[in-house]
Amino acid sequence: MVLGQPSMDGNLGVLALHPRGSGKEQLELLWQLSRSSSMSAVRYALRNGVAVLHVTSPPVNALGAAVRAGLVASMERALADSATGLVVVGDGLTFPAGADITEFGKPPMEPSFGEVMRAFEDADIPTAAAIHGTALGGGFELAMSCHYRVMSSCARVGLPEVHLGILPGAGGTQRLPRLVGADAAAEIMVTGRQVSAEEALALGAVDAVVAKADLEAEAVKVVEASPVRRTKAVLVDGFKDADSIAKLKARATLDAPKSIIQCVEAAVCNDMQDGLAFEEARFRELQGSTQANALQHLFFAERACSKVPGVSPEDAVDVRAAGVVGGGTMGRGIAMCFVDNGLPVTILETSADAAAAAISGVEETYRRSSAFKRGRLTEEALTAKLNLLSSASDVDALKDCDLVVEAVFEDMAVKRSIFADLDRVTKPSCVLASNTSTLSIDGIAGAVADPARVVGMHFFSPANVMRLLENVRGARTGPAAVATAMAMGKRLRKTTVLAGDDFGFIGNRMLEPYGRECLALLRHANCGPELVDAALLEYGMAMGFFQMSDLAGNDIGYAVRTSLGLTDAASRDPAVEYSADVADALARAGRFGQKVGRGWYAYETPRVPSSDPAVAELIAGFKDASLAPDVTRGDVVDRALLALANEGFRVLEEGLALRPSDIDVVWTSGYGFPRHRGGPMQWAADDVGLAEVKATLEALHAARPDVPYLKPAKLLADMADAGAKLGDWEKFL
Ligand code: 3H9
Repeated sequence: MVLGQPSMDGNLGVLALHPRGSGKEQLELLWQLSRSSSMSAVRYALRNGVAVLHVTSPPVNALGAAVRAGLVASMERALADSATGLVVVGDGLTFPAGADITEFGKPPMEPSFGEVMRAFEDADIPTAAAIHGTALGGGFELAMSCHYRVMSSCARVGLPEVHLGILPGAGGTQRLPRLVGADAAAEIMVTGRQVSAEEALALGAVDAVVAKADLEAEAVKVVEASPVRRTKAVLVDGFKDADSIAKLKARATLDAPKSIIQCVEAAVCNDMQDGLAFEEARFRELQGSTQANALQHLFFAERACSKVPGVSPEDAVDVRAAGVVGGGTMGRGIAMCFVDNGLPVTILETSADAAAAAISGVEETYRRSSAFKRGRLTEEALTAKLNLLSSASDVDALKDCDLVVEAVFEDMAVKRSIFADLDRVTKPSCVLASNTSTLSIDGIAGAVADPARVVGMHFFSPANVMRLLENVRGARTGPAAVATAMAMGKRLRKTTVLAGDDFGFIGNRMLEPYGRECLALLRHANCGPELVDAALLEYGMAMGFFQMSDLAGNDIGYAVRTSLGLTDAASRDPAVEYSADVADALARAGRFGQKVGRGWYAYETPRVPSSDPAVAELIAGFKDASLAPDVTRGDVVDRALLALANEGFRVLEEGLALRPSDIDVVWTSGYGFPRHRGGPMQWAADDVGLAEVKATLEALHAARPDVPYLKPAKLLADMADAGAKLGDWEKFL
């Protein structure tokens, strides 16, 4: 017989059936409900006296209310059937990958996680989890509540709740220390990392590792041959490695990891019941907190960003061979992305020597990598990668490519001539992409007979390391080119966002007012790059603005400003404030940044910034005595980051981003915006509040009416006035 819950309206059934606790009548009702249901979240079968439960809740068998109800009811059914043991398995790709995150923030639905875990741990028959895929969060907690765990050799387990700003709240903080010891448990939960089958076995988190094909049968054998064994009965020793725990505590700066360590300490000192109560109290504090909201917002944002309304993934070209035009730093990094994911790639350069240099440059980068030095990248694997790489100096070599990414310097004429050549030699189905970060995709596409196959693929430097890929759709880019660029992002394991075709796309467009405001702050008597950067670092940015400029190269921004006619005072609009004059002076002084050992900071030790009196002297010439002499760190955050968020609303108004959460993804994955703040849009809307954002910007703009980027964007102002939520933004366009 099949037992379980109808997955959709079954939620209502579960609420009705589990008002408080469960009784025989409720169980009977549940069985009837499941019998009449065409969809079941947990399938029950009795095989030779052993109850086998299959969790069936695609895509990842998350433990939503229907699954939890199905598990509890199936356990009761197994006991009623006098089963001799019980095995729980995940259908499809994985064992349950955790709680259903879409239920977070909704009224709690019964049965609770505690009830499910108790049912499995307290059962008087042996229970086993048969783990394949990824048993994460509540899924791994369910496995730990079982008496035994059998794992397929390629499966992974983990408690990644920390990445969602919460902690394992279904007993994980109490059961994992009992299985693997306090030290390993704290490390696994604070990092949220996934643990391989081999390591899980060595740590004692699982009892056996078997081939996937034998998983269910082996788990059945275990419950047939073993007695009841409860994790809660194990006593936890204290931490053993004081140094490691001190390091772990030092890196636990956010609320969730701090609470996780406290919970492990509670597991050491308390019996299971008290430990669970402690865990529940900490869980309640975290869930719904600003940090948890921000991180959970990003979880969904990072999955939504790859979806483009009106474009089907099926439109994507099947890319079997790729080309990269240009073997400089970007071209090499992009080629490495391809070979790292098993795709053959040809690098095109202007001469055979330059082409050979690109290939040896790639090889050198691999050999210098920590993966190679530590043996994670073996000589054999490196050879396999290099075998996927070829070079050429004749564009005809790209004729069989399905995708070509151009990565030469930012010059429209040069790019157009390359695209005209590509148009001549490549197949009509080949997608032609430009890695430009500033030039118009439409402008480049004008050089190609069919502009529909031209798209932007803006990789961030170093391309093989940075997670973000900002694809750009020009006015004439076709669905196949968009779908191919988005699919390639997924294949390259990048976080991929689609932007519209305007100067700077999403990320660099927003960088502009953010940077301008950081520069404007330098006019105040007490403010130098150190104060601005310290404030931004304290806020959580991975790097201060001035540190970032030194890394990127101060000559680059100067060249862009020159191309826009801004570095010449005579050609600037006198009615608009220009705060980059100090940056222009810095660049003219040859202080290009880290690459020359001096920029906004001095770099006596490579990559380590130190204050430089020469910079203070240079800035002194740009101070404005009419301004307040002392800005605070709070002022820096308000001014720089509200200018940033305000520009985000303009980006939305102009249709350059598909959704606010895409902007947050761009800034958290490409520009070091702190994940626990969710991105500039989430921070502005959820943390600060749109009304306050608008009021602060209005005050800043009133004081400096010649700064257009401080004027609240219309979309922001309208939403703030209406008291709207960020998710309602489309109604205000
Ligand atoms: C928890 O367990 C709390 C407990 O301690 C209990 C406390 C009381 N819920 O990532 P993908 C969706 S917290 C709902 O692209 P992949 C996802 O949105 C949870 N939905 O696939 C996407 O939907 P769509 C702890 C979920 O193969 C689709 O599944 N667990 C959940 O690259 C495919 O996802 C975690 O944090 C979920 N839990 O990776 C694990 N998970 O197609 C989170 C996924 O509509 N999940 N979805 O966009 C993951 O890490 C990855 O999804 C996984 C698969 C590795 C499982």
